[in-house]
Amino acid sequence: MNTIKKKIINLYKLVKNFDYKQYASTNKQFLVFVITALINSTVLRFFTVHNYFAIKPLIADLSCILLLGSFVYLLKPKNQFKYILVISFLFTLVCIVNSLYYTYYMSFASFSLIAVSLSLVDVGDAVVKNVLQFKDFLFLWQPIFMIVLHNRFNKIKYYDYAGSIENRKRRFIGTIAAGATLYIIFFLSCSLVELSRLNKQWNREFIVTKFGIYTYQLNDLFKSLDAKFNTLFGYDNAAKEFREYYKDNTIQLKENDYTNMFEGKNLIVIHGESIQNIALKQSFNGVEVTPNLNKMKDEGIYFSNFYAQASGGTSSDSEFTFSSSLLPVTNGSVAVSYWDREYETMQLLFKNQKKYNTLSFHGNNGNFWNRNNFHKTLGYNKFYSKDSFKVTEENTIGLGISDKAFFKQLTPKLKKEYDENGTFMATLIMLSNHTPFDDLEHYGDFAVDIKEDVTETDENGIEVSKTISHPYMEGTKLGNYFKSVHYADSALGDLFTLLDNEGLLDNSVVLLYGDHDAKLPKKDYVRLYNYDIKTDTVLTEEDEGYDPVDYFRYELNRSVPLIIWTKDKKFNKEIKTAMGMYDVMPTVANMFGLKPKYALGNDIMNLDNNLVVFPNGNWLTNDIYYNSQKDEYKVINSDAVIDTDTIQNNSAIANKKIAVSNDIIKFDLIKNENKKERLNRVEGE
Ligand code: GP9
Ligand code: MN
Repeated sequence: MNTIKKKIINLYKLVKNFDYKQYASTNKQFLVFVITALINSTVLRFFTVHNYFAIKPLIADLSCILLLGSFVYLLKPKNQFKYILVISFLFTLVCIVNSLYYTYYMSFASFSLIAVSLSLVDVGDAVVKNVLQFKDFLFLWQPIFMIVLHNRFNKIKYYDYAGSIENRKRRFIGTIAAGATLYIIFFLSCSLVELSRLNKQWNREFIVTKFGIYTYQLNDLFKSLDAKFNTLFGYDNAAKEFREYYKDNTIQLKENDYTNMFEGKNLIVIHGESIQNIALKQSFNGVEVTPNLNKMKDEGIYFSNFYAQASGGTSSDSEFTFSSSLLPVTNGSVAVSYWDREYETMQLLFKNQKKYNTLSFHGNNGNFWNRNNFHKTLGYNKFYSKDSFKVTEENTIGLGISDKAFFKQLTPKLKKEYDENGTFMATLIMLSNHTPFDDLEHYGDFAVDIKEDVTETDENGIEVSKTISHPYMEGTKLGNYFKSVHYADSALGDLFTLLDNEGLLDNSVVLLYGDHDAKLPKKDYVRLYNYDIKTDTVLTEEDEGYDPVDYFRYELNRSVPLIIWTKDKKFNKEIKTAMGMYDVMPTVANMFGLKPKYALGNDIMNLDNNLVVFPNGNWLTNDIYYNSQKDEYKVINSDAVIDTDTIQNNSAIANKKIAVSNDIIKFDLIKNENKKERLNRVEGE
C-alpha cells in the first residue's frame, strides 16, 4: 500500500514540477501534429455524423493520436519529421476515405470490405460526378501544413535546439503512457451498450459518433486482421473433421407427411424482431398482447419449444442460422467478418433447385449488419433496403421506419416482383420491436396494468362501483416491451390484410420466426409472476406463493415463436419437440422439396427428441437444459431418466457441432466442396 502511495506522490511531484515551457518549446512539431490531427477528425464528424462538439470521441481520438504518435521519440530529431509526415498522411487518408465512403454508402469504410469498396473505382464517372467533393480533400491541409512548418523549422534551426534536449526515451514513455491512461479512462466511462456495439461493429455510424474515427478504424483493422489470421493454420485438420462429420451425420431426408407439401408455393418469411413466446402467452385485463400471432399459431403449425441460436451477431446471426442451418461464428459475426464465403443456404437452394426469385426487405440502412453484401452471400437476388422506402418523421418508430409503414410500402413491390418474375421466397425483416422499447407514444394504447372492479360505500351510505387500476407492469421494461410487441402484432395483422388484398396469400406459405429474445431484466419477470395487487408489491422469497425465476427459467423464457401458416389449410398443430433455428432450413427444405447437404440441424418432423445447441456450448433437449459454463443442468421433463452418459454424450455432440460450424465458416469449407464438385462435373462431361 505504501509503495502505491509513494508512487502516486512521485507522479504528482513529476506533474507539478514538470517544465511545461521547455516541453512546449522543444515539442512544437509534435504538438502541432496532435492538434491538427484532432481538427481533422472533428471536421470529419462534422461532415458525417454531425456530433462535433462531443467530448468523448475527442478524447478517444486524442488517445489514439498520442499512442501512435509517441513512437516519433524513438527517432533522432532530424528524422522525426519523416515519421510525423507518414502518420499525418495515414490519419488524413482515414479521413478522406471515410468522407468519400460516407457520401457514397452513408456508412464508414472497413478493411474487411476493401474489395467491395474498390467497386467505387469501377463506377469511375459516376464517382467523379456524384461522390468526389471538394470537402473530401480539405483534410489534406494537415500534412501540407506539417511540410510548411518543417521548412520553417529548418530555416530557424529548430531541430538543433529541440535535439539538444536529450530525453527522447522519457518522452516516448511519457507520451505512450499518457495515451494509454487516457484510453483506459475513456473505456471505463463507456456504457456496456457502447462497448458491445464497438465489439459487434454492425452500427458503424454509432461507433464513429461515440468513439471517433481513428478508434473506429483501428478497431476495424484488428477485427479484419483477426478474421484473416485465424485461418492461416489448421486448414487440413478442419477439412478432415468436416468430411468425417458429414460422413457420419448426413442430413436425414426421410419422407414424412410434410414432404413436398408446399412444392411450388411462394414462401414469405417474417423475421420478427425480438418477439418472444412469452408475449404470445400474455394478456392484460383479458386483452391479448398478440391477438394476430395467436390466431396465426392456432391455425398454423406452431413450434412452441423453439429457440433462436444467436450470438454476438444477434439479428444477422439468426438470419444466417435460419438460412444455412449452421451456428453463428464464435467470435464476431458472419455478416461482418465472414460474409465473403460460400454457404449452402435455403435461398440458394430455392434459386438453384427450384428457380425461385429470392428477395429481402428491410426498412433500415442497408449497411447495418453489412446486409448490402451479406444478403448477396445468403443468395438473395435483390435486397430492398431503406433507400427503397419513403421514411419520414411521421412514420418513424424507434430505429427507423415503422413496421406498419414498412409493410404497406413493401406489398406493392412484392406484388410487382411476383407478376414480373414468378414464384418467390421473400424475407421481410421487421424493425419496430427493437430494444430499448421506449417509443411509447407511437405504440398506441395498450395497458399493462391490472384493472379491478370494486364497490365502495360513499359518505351517504350508498354503494358505488368503480374500476381501479393497479400499476403491475406499467413503467417497467418488460411492460414497455409488451406494448411494443402489441404494436408489432397489430402491424402483422395489417400485413395479412394487405397481402390478401393483393392475392399474395393464395399461393403462399407464411413462416414467422422471432429472431432472438429481447434481453429483458430478470427482475421484471419476477414482478410479472409475483405481483400482489392487494399490497401493490412484489412477493419475495420469504413470502408464501413466491414464484422464483432462476437461471434456467430465464433461459427457457428466451424461447421465440416459429409458425408456419397457409391461408387454405387449417393445421391447428403444435409441435412441442425442442427445436433450434438450425432445424428450420432442413424442415422447410423437406416441405418444399429442396435437398440440402450441409445442414447441422434436422427435419424436426422426423424427430421425437432433438438437441438444440447454443453458440456458448449450452444445450437443450425435451428433457434437460444444460449450462455449459457451470456444468449444471435442470431436468424439464420429470419423467425423464438422466444419467451422466446423457450429459457427456450431448455435450460432446454440442462441441462437435460448434467446432464444425466454426471451421466451415472460417476456412470456407463449403466453397472447396463446391469447387471439387464443379471440377468433377466438368471432368465427367
Ligand atoms: C438492424 C436490425 C436490428 O437493422 O435488424 O438488429 P439487432 O440489433 O437486433 O441485431
Ligand atoms: Mn434483431
